Amino acid sequence: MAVKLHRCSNTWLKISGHPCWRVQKELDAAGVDYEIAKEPLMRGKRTLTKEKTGQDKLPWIEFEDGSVVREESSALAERIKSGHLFEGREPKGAAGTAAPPPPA
Ligand SMILES: N[C@@H](CCC(=O)N[C@@H](CS)C(=O)NCC(=O)O)C(=O)O
Repeated sequence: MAVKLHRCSNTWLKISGHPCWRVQKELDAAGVDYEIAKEPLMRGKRTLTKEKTGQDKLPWIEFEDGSVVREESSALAERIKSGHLFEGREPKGAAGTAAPPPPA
């Protein structure tokens, strides 16, 4: 299942303290199929990020069904590393609300 990594445009910056690279590196290590969507560097121009995640920080991940996950990059990296990337996603366009319960 492919995901979309919404990250900053500084794709050349591959140092350990860089939030976007921290997450991208774990996607690589886990062999997750992903594509990159470069978001504006200026927070004021991150309209898609705000719409989808309810905040303006990068990176965040979008799944094929349109749902998203945004956590601190260290937590997101750990989520990927521990194999839990596809759990606990937000329903599309409703960041911050709980996913509906599964059918009985
Ligand atoms: N503490 C946040 C920091 C996120 C962060 O600073 N991301 C960078 C992109 S790699 C960013 O948005 N920089 C521009 C800004 O903060 O205005 C995290 O680890 O997720």
